[in-house]
Amino acid sequence: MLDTRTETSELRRLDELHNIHPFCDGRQLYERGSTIISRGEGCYVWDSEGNRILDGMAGLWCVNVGYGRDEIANVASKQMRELPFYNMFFQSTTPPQIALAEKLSQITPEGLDHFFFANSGSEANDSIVRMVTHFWKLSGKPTKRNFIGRNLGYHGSTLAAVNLGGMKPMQSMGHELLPGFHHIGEPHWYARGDGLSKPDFAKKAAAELEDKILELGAESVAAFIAEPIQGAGGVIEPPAGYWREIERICRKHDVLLIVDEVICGFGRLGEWFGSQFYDVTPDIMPMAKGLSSGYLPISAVAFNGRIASTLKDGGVLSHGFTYSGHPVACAVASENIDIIEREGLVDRIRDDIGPHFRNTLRQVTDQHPLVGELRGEGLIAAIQLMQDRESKTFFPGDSGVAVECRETALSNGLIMRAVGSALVLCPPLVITRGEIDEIAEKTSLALDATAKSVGMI
Ligand code: PXG
Repeated sequence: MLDTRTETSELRRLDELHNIHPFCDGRQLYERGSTIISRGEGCYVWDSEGNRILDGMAGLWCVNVGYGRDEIANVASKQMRELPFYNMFFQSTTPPQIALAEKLSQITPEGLDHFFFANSGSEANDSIVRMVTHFWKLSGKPTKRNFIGRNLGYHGSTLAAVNLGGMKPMQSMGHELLPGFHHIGEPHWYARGDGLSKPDFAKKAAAELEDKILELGAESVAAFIAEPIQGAGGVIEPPAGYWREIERICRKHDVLLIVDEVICGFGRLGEWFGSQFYDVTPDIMPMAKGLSSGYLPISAVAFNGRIASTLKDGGVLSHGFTYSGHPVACAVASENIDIIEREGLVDRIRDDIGPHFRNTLRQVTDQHPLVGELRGEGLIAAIQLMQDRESKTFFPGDSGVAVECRETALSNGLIMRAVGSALVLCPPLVITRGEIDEIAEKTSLALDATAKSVGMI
């Protein structure tokens, strides 16, 4: 049995011996040695060597209420003693599961009051593919089987989720891509605007959806899926007007609108959900991550009444997971939502912390020779590094510049995420103004060091 006193080198040796890491180049990892995180409190984590690190990524876009919440640990412990597991299959369920569904119905957008439970964002989206095609079949439109997603969209790592998403490396792992999955461009004005004004680009980017629907034939299109702001794709926020147009196009062609709230949900943008931030009404809303702040794995899919009643009246739903609606995970998620409510975290992001985060980062990045664009809303941001910001020249894909900057930040005690040649931040919602200033200071140091290393200053 290992404990926290076990030497880091021994942990690394065993890690190398036994682990296959997700999204990781194994050789690079073992040259560098894995970062072993052993404790967390508030917005900080400690590595196995005792270094205190400000977690600018909230774990992996998920620890919204911060680390070390006794309230959540106590709820989990109580529920484990009372009933550690019972299932939702056939005709049973548990009180914490029902309580969570009821709680979610209070905070999700109007009309999204029916929930299916799973254990991860990927499972939620995989479930959506199966449940949506089932819905159309039950509705007498079995030809509606095509799904449309976006380039650089991220919807998870299971086979269907990889097909919904638009991440090329994930789609190049040797297996066939599934038939019936299509993609349109991402609404990234800075990278794809091509001289258009933001409103004109918003229309053009949304029109790609209508073109794709018409190309496939509306009678064959089941649904369109998109994140309010594309997270893993590099925090791509759509220009104003985009979402309104997308919603109009989906309604016009009776294409279901799936808004993937796995990252934007639970307060990240200063509203409970990204859909509310963009004033769009989804038909289906997958959520995970911030649903439990990562304390236990759980995801849910919200459906509107039209879909839910068809599914409920449609005979046996032959789909589900052993741990769908796991009682301990549900109890933890309810407590997590209670904390967000009790501490007013959503309003805090909208009125105070979100604006402070953006203004502070703006001061650090505005004039920086390495930075071309600062993106984001609420408590999510990306800093786009550019080879030449004047001529708008991006770094080549394999430049490694963002990874270098991220590593410098880490050695100064800040966790950021590198996506392509951008740096991403997504800290816990409980972050203080002082901690945001610390992020800015450490980001500034890392940007300067990287600019020096590439010979820019
Ligand atoms: N939808 C969205 C919008 C996500 O960001 C998923 C679905 C899948 O969730 P699970 O729980 O199956 O991982 C995600 C997950 C990254 C990174 O590289 C992003 C995610 C997961 C892992 C890494 O930034 N997002």
